[in-house]
Amino acid sequence: MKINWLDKQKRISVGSLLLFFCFSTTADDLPRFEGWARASPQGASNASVYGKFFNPGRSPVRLESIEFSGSEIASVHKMIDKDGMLGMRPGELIVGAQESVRLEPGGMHIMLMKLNAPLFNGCAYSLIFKWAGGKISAHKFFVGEIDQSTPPLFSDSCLN
Ligand SMILES: [Cu+2]
Repeated sequence: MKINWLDKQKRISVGSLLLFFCFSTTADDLPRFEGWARASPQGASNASVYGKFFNPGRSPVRLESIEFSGSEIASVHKMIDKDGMLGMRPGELIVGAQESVRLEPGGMHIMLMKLNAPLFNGCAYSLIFKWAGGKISAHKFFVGEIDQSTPPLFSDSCLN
């Protein structure tokens, strides 16, 4: 009698577990990011990460914060033109449903400030994005040459 009751309980919890997975976010819904950066010139304390976000979900996502273990600060920057002077400023990043947002040299970028160590050519680094509403996505970005102007090809020649 007792065993039957346990079995029933088990079935119920498996059922609710399945329901939970069906209605919660699946990995397929998480925003994607293909990122890259330039190798740090000597003495550089900041770096920019470029790339492309894609939101495969059915509603827009807004980036709340970025975690990068290799710098003190990581945030989205937008370029601004103030009286002919080009500058940059923290900005908001929203990726519409099924849409892409590009980060490019001279445009929006992820600013890494106060690097702990230079970014090395050929290395891959991890970034974590926290999205409004609680989604968290983890990504890698790849580092190319100091003067890289397009995404580098993946290489595993990391000296790190
Ligand atoms: Cu910046």
